[in-house]
Amino acid sequence: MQGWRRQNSYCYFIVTKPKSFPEAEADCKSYNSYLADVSKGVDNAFLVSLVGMRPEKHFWIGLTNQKNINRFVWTNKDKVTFTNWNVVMPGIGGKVKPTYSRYLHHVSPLNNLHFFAQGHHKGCVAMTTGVFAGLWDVLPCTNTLGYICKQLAEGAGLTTVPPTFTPDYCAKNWTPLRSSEYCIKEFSQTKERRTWFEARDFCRAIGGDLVSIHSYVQLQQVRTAFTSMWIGLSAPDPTTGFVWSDGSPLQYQHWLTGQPDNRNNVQSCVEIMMKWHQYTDGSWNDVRCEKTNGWTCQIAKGVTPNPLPTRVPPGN
Ligand SMILES: [Ca+2]
Repeated sequence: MQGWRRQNSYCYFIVTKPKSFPEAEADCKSYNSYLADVSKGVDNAFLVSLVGMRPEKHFWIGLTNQKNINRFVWTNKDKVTFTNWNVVMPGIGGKVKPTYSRYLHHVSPLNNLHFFAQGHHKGCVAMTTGVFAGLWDVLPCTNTLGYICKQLAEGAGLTTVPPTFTPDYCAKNWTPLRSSEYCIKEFSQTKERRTWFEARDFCRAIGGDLVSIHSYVQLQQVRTAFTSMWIGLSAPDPTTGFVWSDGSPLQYQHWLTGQPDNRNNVQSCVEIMMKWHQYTDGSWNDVRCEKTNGWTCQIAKGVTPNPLPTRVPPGN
């Protein structure tokens, strides 16, 4: 079809006439398509090749947390397998205090747009263009932007992936993490405390990583007797947003009210605050990575953990 650009089994169509997210969604439907989902990095790069040089600052893609603030879903119901959040996201916007300088260079070119005030908000996701092309921002769904429609290419069948065998086995003292391929174990019983990087390196040394959390059910399984504990979320790159250390997508979040705030511009690692803490029920807060906490590791089911490292490997 004219105007559609094909990549592998899918075709994409760029609409530059600005529409709100629900209007854009309806418009894509009228072309027998849907607002584009992005399932992996190469697809994100392809979209950048389509819109990255355009004068508009943003284009809607089909991701939103309108129904549940803590969970981003694709409008086509596909599973979230990839995310590429901008530094101010998810849920933080342009009206930040001047002290949050790591956000400001992203925010200043966007003065024509209504951005969310600081905090964790419901909204719809748009891809940036220009210098930071390809990063994802959460904007009010009523903003009017261009958008990207997507459909299965003519003659392309959906490839069925054969089911992979996942051994449902956890080593002794490890617990299966529900709806995941992982077993988890808390490592704070000894009252040992580590920085975020030391905790991550500990988990990697035994063959796993710091735990990543993708649902409230999983969050409820990650519990500790202590007030705060490291999870695998951090913002290691000052130009992009929070990422899980195991590389999994950030589509679920459970921030404490007003967080993440990157207070004093030094908070890049995320701790979980426990139930009987005065503030919260398993909510998340960004803090200094050099703080020391307990932590929880994950390891793939069927993998036998390496012997516990007695010292943190050098390098971080
Ligand atoms: Ca904070």
